[in-house]
Amino acid sequence: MTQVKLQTNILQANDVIAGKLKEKFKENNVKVINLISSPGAGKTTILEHSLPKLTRKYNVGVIEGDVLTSRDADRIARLNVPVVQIETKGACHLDANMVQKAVEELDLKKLDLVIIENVGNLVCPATFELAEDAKVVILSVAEGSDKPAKYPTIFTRAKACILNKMDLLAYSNFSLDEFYEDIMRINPKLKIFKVSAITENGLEYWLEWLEGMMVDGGQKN
Ligand SMILES: Nc1nc2c(ncn2[C@@H]2O[C@H](COP(=O)(O)OP(=O)(O)OP(=O)(O)O)[C@@H](O)[C@H]2O)c(=O)[nH]1
Ligand SMILES: [Mg+2]
Repeated sequence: MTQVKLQTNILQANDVIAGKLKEKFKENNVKVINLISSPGAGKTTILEHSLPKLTRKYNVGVIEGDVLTSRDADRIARLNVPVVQIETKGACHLDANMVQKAVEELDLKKLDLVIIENVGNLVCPATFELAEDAKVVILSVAEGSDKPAKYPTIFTRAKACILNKMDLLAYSNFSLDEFYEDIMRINPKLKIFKVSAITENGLEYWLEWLEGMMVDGGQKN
């Protein structure tokens, strides 16, 4: 019982910080995306292939969340995109406080979009608001088509889902029928993009959706 109350308090405290952060993003006309997936589904690879296209039109900053190492931030920095690494030192998700500190390292006045790559985990990141305009869940076909049914919270709260590693579909037992049936039951409004980050097949539909999100955000030069 005490544990449940503590968890509620933690989430309430997080929401207060997220609320302030949201105002800050709004004042600066910055849109925010929170990328969530299990480890290795392809969050950083999707960013590596999306950022060169996005930065032709928008000023983008990235916040990288990892338990340890700055490997993902190093991969993003190679694209000459401003990036801040958060090392959670064991925590299984980012919280609004961590993001608030990371945002201090970014010049929001010059940015149109901030993409946050959350710590690889399908469970905890689903419940911590990071002042994002949208959560985007990434699932790779290698993980199995039962994941939406087993981890429904993130599939309920996300606005879009990237089904990644479609190039491996033929080598997996992933059932598109089961996946779509479960999504229709859990969150019929969820936008689904079938993508192979490596071959860039289908990437344009996800980028189009992202651009749609940016429409009322404008762009800074
Ligand atoms: N075949 C194939 N491999 C992919 C694809 N996308 C990513 N990968 C591979 O999957 C592995 C994990 O990709 P990452 O982008 O590092 O995954 P991540 O979700 O950022 O991982 P964490 O940050 O550790 O949670 C890498 O070896 C990628 O090359 C894809 O579309 N097809
Ligand atoms: Mg990564």
